[in-house]
Amino acid sequence: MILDRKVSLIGAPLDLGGAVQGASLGPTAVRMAGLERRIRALDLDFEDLGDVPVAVPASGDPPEPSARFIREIALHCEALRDRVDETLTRGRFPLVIGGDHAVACGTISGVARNFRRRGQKVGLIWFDAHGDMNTPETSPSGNVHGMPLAACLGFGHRSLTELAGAAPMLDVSNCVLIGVHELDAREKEMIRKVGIRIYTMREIDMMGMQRVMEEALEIANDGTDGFHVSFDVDGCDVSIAPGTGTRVPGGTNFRESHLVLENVADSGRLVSLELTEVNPILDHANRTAELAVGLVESALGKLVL
Ligand code: B3U
Ligand code: MN
Ligand code: MN
Repeated sequence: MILDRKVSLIGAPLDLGGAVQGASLGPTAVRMAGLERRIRALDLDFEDLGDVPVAVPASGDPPEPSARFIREIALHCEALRDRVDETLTRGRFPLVIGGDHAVACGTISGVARNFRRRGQKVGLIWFDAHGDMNTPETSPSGNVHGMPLAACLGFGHRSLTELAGAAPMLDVSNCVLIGVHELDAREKEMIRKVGIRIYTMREIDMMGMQRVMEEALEIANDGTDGFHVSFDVDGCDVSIAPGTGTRVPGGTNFRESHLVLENVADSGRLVSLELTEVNPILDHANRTAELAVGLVESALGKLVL
C-alpha cells in the first residue's frame, strides 16, 4: 500500500552525541544514495528542507562529562523540533535523516508537541542494537546518543526531557523497543523500572519478526492517533550496515530489517520517520546509506508487486 504522503526531508547532521565522528555526513550520504529520486519514483510529493544547523562547541573538554555537549545537542534538538512541528502542521510527512541518535529528542519532541496541541496521542517504535535508555547518572560513556529514549520517556537532562513542554513526551505504554542486543548494566535496571516493552534479538529469533511486528504495532497503535518510527541502523547486522559508529554483531538481517518497515507501512498509521547513525566514513562504497534508502522505500509502502 503506497500512501498519499507529502514527504519533507530534514537533515539532522549531529555528531556530538557519540564518540566516533562521521554521522554528521549521514544526511549527505543518504541524499547521494538517491533518496529523492527513489521517493519520487513511488509517486510521492517530495521536498528537501535542507539540514538543521549544529553549533560548533568550544574547544577543550566538554563541560558536562556525564552528558557530553548537552548544550549544543539541546540547541540542535530545539531547532529540529520546530522544523518537525511546522512540517506536520503543513500536513506533510517529516523524514529526518541523522546524525547520531540524540537527534531523536528533537524529532520526537516536535511530533509530541504537535499532537499534544491537537489533543492527540502518538506511539513510538524504536529500532536499535542498544536501549538508548541511559541517563547522565547511569551512562558509562557520557555519550548523549545512548540517552534519547530515556529522555523521551521523561528521564535525564531537563534540556532534553522538557523539549515538548512538560515531561514525558510520550506514554510508555505506547512505546516499544525492537532489535536490542547490547545493554549496559544500569540501563537494564532503567528498562525494568520504566516498564517499556522490549523485543531483543532473542525474541526476534524465537518468535520471528512478523509476530514481533504484529505485537509492536498493537502497542504503538493502542489508543493513539498514529506512531513515529525511530530507526537506528546499528540494529541491522554489521554485514549489511557496516557504516555506523557503534557496531555490535548479531543484528537483523536484510529481510528482517525490511519486514519491520513493510509492516509499518501496511499499518497506514506512520506519522513520521527518522533514520539515524549512518556513518559513511566507516563504510565501503556508501553501502549503509544505500540500505537506508531501501528501508525508507519500504516504510513508505514500496511493494515488489
Ligand atoms: N550504551 C552505550 C553504547 C551506545 C548507545 N548507543 C550507541 N552506543 N549508539 C552508551 O554509551 O550509552
Ligand atoms: Mn540508538
Ligand atoms: Mn544504537
